[in-house]
Amino acid sequence: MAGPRLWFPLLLAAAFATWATALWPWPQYIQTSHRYYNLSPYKFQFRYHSRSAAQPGCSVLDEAFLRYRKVLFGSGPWPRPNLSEKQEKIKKNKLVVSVSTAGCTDFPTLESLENCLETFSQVVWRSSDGAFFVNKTKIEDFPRFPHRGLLLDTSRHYLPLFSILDTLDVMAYNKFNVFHWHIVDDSSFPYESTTFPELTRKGAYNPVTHIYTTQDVKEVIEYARLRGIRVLVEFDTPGHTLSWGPGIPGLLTPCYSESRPSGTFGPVNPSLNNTYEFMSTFFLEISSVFPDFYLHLGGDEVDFTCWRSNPDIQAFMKKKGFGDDFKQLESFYIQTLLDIVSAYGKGYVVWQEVFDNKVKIRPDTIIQVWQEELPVNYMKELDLITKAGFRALLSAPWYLNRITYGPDWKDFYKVEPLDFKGTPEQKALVIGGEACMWGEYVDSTNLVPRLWPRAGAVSERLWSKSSMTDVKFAFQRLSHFRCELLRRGVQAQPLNIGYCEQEFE
Ligand code: CP6
Repeated sequence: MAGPRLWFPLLLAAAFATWATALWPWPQYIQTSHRYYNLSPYKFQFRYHSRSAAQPGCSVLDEAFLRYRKVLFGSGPWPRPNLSEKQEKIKKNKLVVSVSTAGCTDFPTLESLENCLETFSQVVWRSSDGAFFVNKTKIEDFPRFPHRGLLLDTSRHYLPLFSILDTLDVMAYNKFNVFHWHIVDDSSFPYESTTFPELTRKGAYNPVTHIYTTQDVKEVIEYARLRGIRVLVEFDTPGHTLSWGPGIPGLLTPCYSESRPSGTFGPVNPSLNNTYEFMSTFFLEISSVFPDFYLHLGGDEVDFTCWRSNPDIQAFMKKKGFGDDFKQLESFYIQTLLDIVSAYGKGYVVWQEVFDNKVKIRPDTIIQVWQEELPVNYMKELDLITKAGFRALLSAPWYLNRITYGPDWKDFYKVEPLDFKGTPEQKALVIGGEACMWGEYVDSTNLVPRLWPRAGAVSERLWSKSSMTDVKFAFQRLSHFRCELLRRGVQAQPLNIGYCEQEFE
């Protein structure tokens, strides 16, 4: 199969754009002019170019055309421009789309190309009498980094399906292309497994209302696909697994206190064959439910206290010759898991500890950097990871769940992911990053304003040229973009004092 290239190099060589004030993220190349055209919502059409590799019937584009008609014009009736204006203005009532490779039914991949309809929607503007215009504009666009992710945590708080789908819409507006679904964790297990239904029966907050069924998961994946977004699911082990315990007795390590089980549990028990048998069966299901080549296998924050307290683990350590080095035990577990998952033909992403603890990993492993300072500063960590030849993702400076008084988006915006000492070959291994919304203090009531427009700072950093460092210019555009989000029905929070023209409509 000749690598299914989704979508097209952004080349809007035709006619558009305004003062481009709400353009977010900023394109690689843009040339605007004062000349502008009137668009009639009654007549406007998206069309396929006769020589386009995709033609009508291409689901990704057909559906994008429908969505963007709504985004652009909403629903009528619209004011008819007056006659004098009609005579004056040249009309442009078609956007002709041409793609070089089709990929209409494929899932997006790390190598997929991007869609230009969002950019088009951001350059159309409205006059005070409600008519639609677009300036003559040339835009060539493509992302700086291929992996531009957003992490949602659906374990600390359950997020209803609509929250996830709505987030995917706004991700597409921001040109994010990876939904990192941190689906389970210590607090709850909302993923309904067909092979192990006890996991949700005993581990979800509510096994009827607070779960994601196979159907829900399919819906998320398809909704994301149509928007050019990959779903990177994370099943974090061996730590962060308390919610797995009730559904799979014997999976977790019993912690001991004074030579007796204390009744509490620690990470997954790495000393038992049953553990690996379970993981094999479980990840076989996961590998088929989630179509993306990559799975996120976690591996972060493994607490050794419980392992240390358990006599069976101590005996296992002795047998394996690990001495008192629990990192070796952790490595043993992760390596076995990685072998299981690679045998299913999947690639994997892991948190940085897996690299820090010197686990033997496949050369195509992607390492996600989440710690700001320890064991080293995150820039140094990027240097170490890429020096070892691995690909890296940056998250450490981009915690949307952390809030402070003031314009903290500027701190997100100012980060330069390649600002570490290293060769060009090393820098080429940084494939992007992710904004993270950990869920301890977030549920569907406050998710949207906490995400938007702050996550936009990360999306532009990962999309636009590294020379985009003018925070004032960013502020202007992001403020406009936030107003545009309100117009599109997204409850995005304000960046500072001010107002939107279309507020509260
Ligand atoms: N949950 C899991 C978390 C965090 C991590 N893993 C985390 C904690 C604090 C910060 C950032 C992330 N809540 N499972 C670490 C990757 Cl500041």
